[in-house]
Amino acid sequence: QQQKQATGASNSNGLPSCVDRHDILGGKFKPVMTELSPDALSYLFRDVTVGGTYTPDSCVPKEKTAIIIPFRDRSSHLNILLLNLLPMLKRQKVDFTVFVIDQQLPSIFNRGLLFNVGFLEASKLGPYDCFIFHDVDLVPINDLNFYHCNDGPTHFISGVNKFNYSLLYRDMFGGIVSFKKKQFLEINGASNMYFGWGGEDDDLRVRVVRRGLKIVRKYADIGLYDMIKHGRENSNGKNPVRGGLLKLAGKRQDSEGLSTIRYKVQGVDLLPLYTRVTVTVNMTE
Ligand code: BGN
Repeated sequence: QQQKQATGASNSNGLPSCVDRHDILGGKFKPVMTELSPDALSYLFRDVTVGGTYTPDSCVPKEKTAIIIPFRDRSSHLNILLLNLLPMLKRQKVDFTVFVIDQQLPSIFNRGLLFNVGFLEASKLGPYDCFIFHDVDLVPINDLNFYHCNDGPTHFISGVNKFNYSLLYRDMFGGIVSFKKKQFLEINGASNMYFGWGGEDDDLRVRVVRRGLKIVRKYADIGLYDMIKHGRENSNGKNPVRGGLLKLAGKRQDSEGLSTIRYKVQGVDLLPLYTRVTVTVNMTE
């Protein structure tokens, strides 16, 4: 028994620790871009418990993960994402709960603020160690893109089909990122000030870099995603002041973010495949 503990080969349940199975996972897979009904999905994933929690039973996971999806009026995207993401997370032996953070109208969509809401509300519901912030329209297509937290905040994307499986710019920190709890607290979370499209992900990167955290990136052939096609919503137009906000990102970091967020939770619903947190935001507060 003592020897087993020393090698980390098993714990007190006699189950081994979960490890990344590079050896048995298939690598690249073809995503299924069709939408199933919520009923069909919950039947397909009946091993996911209410609220969207899954715990592997063949090994002991090393972290408890909250998948946080900022959301507004994209049910069909969500259904397609779940159809592909949930089986991959299960294959990777991730211990996860899915949270959908649904921002109500009339406020303009604010992705960064919804990161903070997701972090705070998930933390009230469970002892999560790892937070993965995930766009609803990006579908992973490689099993070896492990959904973990690392020694530094992690950017999961090395390429998207829309850009020929490359990134628009090298420093990009958008789409999907993970933070350990301690890392997200250390940067004072995301900025709450970006209403509309653009810039909030660059601001987040500034916060990470200013705290001296080193960003972890995925290999070019691993961090691959297919984007679900869509137009731009009226309630998420390009933010005309994003350039100005971004210039002062560093100056604002301590005085604005997770520590100063204001929002109202209208409901927390434990649906079969995710926990839905419905929020309203007052843009003038
Ligand atoms: C960038 C946006 C990002 C977005 C990427 C990819 C800005 C800041 C301008 C000062 N940044 O241009 O938010 O993720 O494009 O679409 O707009």
